Amino acid sequence: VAAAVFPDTGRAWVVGVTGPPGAGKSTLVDGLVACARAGGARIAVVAVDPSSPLTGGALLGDRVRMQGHATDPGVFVRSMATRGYPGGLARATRGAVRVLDAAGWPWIVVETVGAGQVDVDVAGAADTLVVVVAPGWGDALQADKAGVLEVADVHAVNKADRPGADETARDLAAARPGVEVVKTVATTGEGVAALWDAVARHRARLTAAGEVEARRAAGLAHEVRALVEQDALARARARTGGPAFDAVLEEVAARRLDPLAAAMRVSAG
Ligand SMILES: Nc1nc2c(ncn2[C@@H]2O[C@H](COP(=O)(O)OP(=O)(O)OP(=O)(O)O)[C@@H](O)[C@H]2O)c(=O)[nH]1
Ligand SMILES: [Mg+2]
Repeated sequence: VAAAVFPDTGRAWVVGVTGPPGAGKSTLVDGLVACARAGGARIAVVAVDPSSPLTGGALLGDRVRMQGHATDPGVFVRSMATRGYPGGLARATRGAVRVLDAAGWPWIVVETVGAGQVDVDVAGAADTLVVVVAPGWGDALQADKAGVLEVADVHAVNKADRPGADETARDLAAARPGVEVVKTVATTGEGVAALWDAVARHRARLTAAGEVEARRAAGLAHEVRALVEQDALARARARTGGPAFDAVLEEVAARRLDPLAAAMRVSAG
């Protein structure tokens, strides 16, 4: 379906919301949904759930957190679990976003846990990427490790009711000049309207600068390259045979074969 509707996509504005586990992304997204609705806009949410033992139960949590909009026909919320999508999560998420886009949802929010490459890839498909961190260095460092800080379009320092929010906001502002930093308390709604305004300003800036198409083209090119790489690796593994592939890796680990030679042996099948 995602392939069939692809020609009809590109009309929605996709807002990525990423950040470390428990930073308050879902609570914040719920607040952003309320802002969109207050402005009369229909909005869809795709929440990517890692379903790891650490955050198990978050799927149900997301539903509970977004329940306030459950009966609003102008809101669509869908959680997608990582479990059962080994390596295919990015593909499945992008597909869901494209179906929603083609179906005419003007705003689509994608929540991912910014802790791995898949999440970075999904976040990279956003028109506006919001990176959420809580006060303190731990969260910022984790976001940084995942590589999302440097691609953020808007920073949210959530849990600003906790100590250290000002310092974290200052550090982010210093690290990324020109990127808006908004302090929020998602649980009370404080600063959430300001965050929605910052997203709208980023959209307006990108649009006025005529950069939307180029940004989307770069994102699509990245997606195609990543798929080709995945496919090439899968083919090489299948051609070589799983155990033989692993045997080559063992040769490298034992330093009897160098990585380049190993790659060439595997690619040649
Ligand atoms: N004190 C405080 N707590 C908050 C704030 N925002 C969220 N929380 C709480 O933090 C916890 C995690 O919030 P979530 O919205 O589930 O965070 P998340 O980033 O979506 O979590 P995952 O999707 O599991 O990574 C919940 O107990 C929230 O009530 C805030 O601004 N201040
Ligand atoms: Mg969440």
